[in-house]
This record gives sequence, structure tokens and C-alpha cells, in this order.
Amino acid sequence: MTRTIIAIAGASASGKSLFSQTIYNELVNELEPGAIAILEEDAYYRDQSHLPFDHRTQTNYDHPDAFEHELMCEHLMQLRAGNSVDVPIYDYAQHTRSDQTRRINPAKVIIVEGILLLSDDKLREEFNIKVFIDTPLDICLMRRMQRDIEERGRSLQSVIEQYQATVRPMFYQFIEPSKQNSDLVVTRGGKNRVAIDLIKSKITQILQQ
Ligand code: UZR
Ligand code: MG
Repeated sequence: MTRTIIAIAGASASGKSLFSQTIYNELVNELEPGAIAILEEDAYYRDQSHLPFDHRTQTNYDHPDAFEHELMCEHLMQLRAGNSVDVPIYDYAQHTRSDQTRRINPAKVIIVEGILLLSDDKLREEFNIKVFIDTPLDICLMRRMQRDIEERGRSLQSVIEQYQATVRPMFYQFIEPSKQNSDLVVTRGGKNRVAIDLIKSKITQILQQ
């Protein structure tokens, strides 16, 4: 069986997760069980349990080295070969992996989303379709403030500091240039209904082959 892996990349809080989850949620009920799966790059943030908490907060989480891309690559190869994988679960409050994992089965179509998917040469080879979510950075920042305060337990001050220290510079160094490696650029992220419908029909078409 040939499997299709679709990468959805873009800035932090650009709407990648919403875009991917909308596609997944709207398709999953109408498809056969196991036809589609979703995977997050965030799950592959490196384990930092050996570091004291104060050190973990100093990590540059917007740099490619923060991710265990080798493991992610290995998992994508396993899924393509038809094997299930146990994906780590990341704990944002503790800045490290939790001791639990989530089993992902080898679906025919696998959606992968994350900030730096298209900046890694080796990882990029695993993707059949590469999408870049191109949301203006000021919109991302506003979303990120809201999300990180409400969902990731951050203070406004810490969001602003992280934005200046890593989020913005790493965006210009790694994420924005990786747009050139995409097949398709999508404006407005999770709010772009036309783009969501286009990817959905592409997936439906792949599954009918
Ligand atoms: P998305 N991140 C943290 O804030 N803490 C962690 O322990 C791990 C990651 C942030 C990371 C990045 N950045 O911008 C964001 N910082 O998670 C990526 N600083 O997640 O694509 O969902 O926004
Ligand atoms: Mg996300």
C-alpha cells in the first residue's frame, strides 16, 4: 500500500493545528477507520528530564535542535512501512516529555504539522505534499499571547520575552526561508475555508485510488 504524508508547516500560532485538525475532524467520520491519522512535530521536542527546571526554561524551542527530528523521521518511515509507532507526549508546563506515549497506527494518509518540518532536509524527503501556512507575524503574535496565557499557563511578560528572544528571530532564520520548500502556500491558516476544502478533496481523491 502506498501512503501519503502531508506536512503542514508555518510560524508558531499561524493556525497550523487548527488547519490540520479541521481537515482531520471533518474527514475522520466519513472515512473507514484507520484511513487518516494526525501527528504533531511538538510531540518530538527533546526530552529534558535530566536538566533542572530552570535550565529547561532557557532552551531555544524555536531552533531545529530543540526537536528530535531523527526520531520523527524514523517514526514516519515506520508508518510508511505499515508499522504502528508510540509517539511521545510533550508536557509544556514541565518543558519535557511526559512518561506517556500515544500509539499511532499506519493510516493511508498521515497529516503532520509543525513549525520546522520544512527546514530539515532529511525530514522533508518523507513528505509527499508540503503546505506552508503563511499568516502575518503580527496576527500570529496576538494569537500566541492568547493561547499561551490561556492554554499553556504563561504570563504576558514571558510571552513577550520569548517572542523577542527566540520566536521572531528563529522565524526569520529558519521558518520563513523554508516556505520555498513547500508545494502550496496557504494564507490565513485555519480560517481559510477554500484551502481546507481543497486539501480535503485531495485526500478523498487519494483514498479512492
Ligand atoms: P506551536 N514551546 C514552549 O514555549 N515551551 C516548550 O517547552 C516547548 C515549546 C513553544 C516554542 C514554539 N517556543 O514557539 C512553540 N518558544 O512552542 C511551537 N519560545 O508550538 O507551533 O504550536 O506554536
Ligand atoms: Mg500548534
